[in-house]
Amino acid sequence: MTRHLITSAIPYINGIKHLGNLVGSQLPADVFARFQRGRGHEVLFLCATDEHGTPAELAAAKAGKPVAEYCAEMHEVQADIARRFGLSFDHFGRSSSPQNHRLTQHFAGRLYDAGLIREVDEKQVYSHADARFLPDRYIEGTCPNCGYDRARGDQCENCTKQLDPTDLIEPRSAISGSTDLEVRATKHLYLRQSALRDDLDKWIDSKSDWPILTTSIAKKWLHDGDGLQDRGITRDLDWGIPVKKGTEDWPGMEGKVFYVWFDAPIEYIACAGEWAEATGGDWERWWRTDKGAADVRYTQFMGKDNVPFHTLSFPATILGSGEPWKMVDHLKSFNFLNYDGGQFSTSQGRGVFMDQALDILPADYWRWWLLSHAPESGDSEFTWENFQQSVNKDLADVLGNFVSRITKFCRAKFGETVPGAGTFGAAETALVETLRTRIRAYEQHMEAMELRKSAAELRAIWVAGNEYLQSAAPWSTFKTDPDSAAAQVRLGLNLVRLYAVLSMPFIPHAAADMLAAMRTDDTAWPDDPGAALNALPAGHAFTVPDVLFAKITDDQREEWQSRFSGLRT
Ligand code: B3M
Ligand code: ZN
Repeated sequence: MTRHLITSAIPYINGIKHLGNLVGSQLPADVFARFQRGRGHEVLFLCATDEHGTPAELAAAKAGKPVAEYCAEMHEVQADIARRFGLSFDHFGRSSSPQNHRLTQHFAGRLYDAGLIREVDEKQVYSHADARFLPDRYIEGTCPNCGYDRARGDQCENCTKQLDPTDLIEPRSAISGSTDLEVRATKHLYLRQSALRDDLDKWIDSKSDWPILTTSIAKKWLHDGDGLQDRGITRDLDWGIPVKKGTEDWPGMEGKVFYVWFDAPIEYIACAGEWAEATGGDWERWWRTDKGAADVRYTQFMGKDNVPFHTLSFPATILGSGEPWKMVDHLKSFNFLNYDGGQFSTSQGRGVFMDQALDILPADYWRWWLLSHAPESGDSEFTWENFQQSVNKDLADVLGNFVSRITKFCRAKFGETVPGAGTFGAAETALVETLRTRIRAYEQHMEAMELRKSAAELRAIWVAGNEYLQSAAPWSTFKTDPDSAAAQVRLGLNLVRLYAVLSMPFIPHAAADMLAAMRTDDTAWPDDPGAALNALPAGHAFTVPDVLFAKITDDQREEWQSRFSGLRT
């Protein structure tokens, strides 16, 4: 038995995530967690909301709410949607938790003591009207290059020139519009990532089994141009984790908070602390190599844009602390999912968002399409035609039809119990062999987190059952040889249970319905498919389930296509 620590990139708090976000982190992490649990391993699967930074402040301001209240509400909204999507987190935490405050401040103290944090004097714009320093993008003014009057402090959107706030003509606060601004000296902290370059380089080289997408991004940042840059880890914001050295105040850092990307990955650890508080579990057993975590296998899931933070910044924090924290073993990253000829976009409201998806169809329809089309080797695209096609073929025609046919036929001819007569012959032995080969391949793809290949193999396993049923044709056999028909039906009913167990990671709700219909909670993994096909004995009662998957009609497809062609407001 292995212990699997699994984390998904933690979604920003500012609004409901779209399907592109979902397929790039939380959903594949859930598949992997469910698979490892299904095989009998111990799993701790963690996710949380990422609650700090400018986006949270801006979203709260837009919603007209204090930011703490906004975050608490949005956390509940996201937690509820995650539950409805079947995301089986052991804990869904919050990066604003007391645990994360303490741990983030602890890491900063350790890094400072190790000489890995520099204090840098900077000049920054202070707004008297707003009583705060303004981040570059909170300052607007006229571009010195093209005269555009709404250029931002970091860049002019009109002519794309990179700017410093002090370059702007007639600068004003983007928050209040006030021009009562002053350039003040202020101090910020920088993490000396450059000092850790060799350690990071060695660590990444030791990960020979990482996907190219992951290592190439990490190596690019390590070696391109000037190499790894030191990173500012503090910000002048009200909302966030106050800058402290452990539990001590940090002179000169009053009123400042840590940069969101400094505290967000630390939440992976803090979240285990939140889980421990909620359940009485032992979080250090998962995170401290001196307290039992040395044999934990840790896997992270994320979109490719998050890779640099997970291969460089967060490892720099951990390595730099000099403490025995568990580090990631495998990092699975994803390309982007596009939406119907363009990009999904949270800021523009383009695409299908998780709540909208659940309003029109149950989670499993989405899970199946997203996972079987995951953007692994390159970006992939959601189209309504393709969605309709896969759902109708794979879920309704292949899996749903199989379950419905075998259970209804049995009910009609033998009643709602597993028939006992007859014995298995050559066709059944051949099917068991096919399944054995395919199940082993499925396991290998799942271990390797190859989602598309896993989904294709799972589908092939469903198809094998359909083909068997088609050629065994118990409905004809029954006329001449009812005992053989009984054996064929017994096998078919056992296949339903087997399919439920194998399909659980992809379509957990339908799988649960299948198990409920078979009136069993035997979810043992089919290490031996022959034995697994005898799990439901003769005389075992079952029920015919409701339709597992309804087909998507052309009318529905067209209606949704036009409903989701615009932008969400
Ligand atoms: N919240 C970005 C994102 O959701 C960021 C991930 C943090 S992982 C520690 O894509
Ligand atoms: Zn300009």
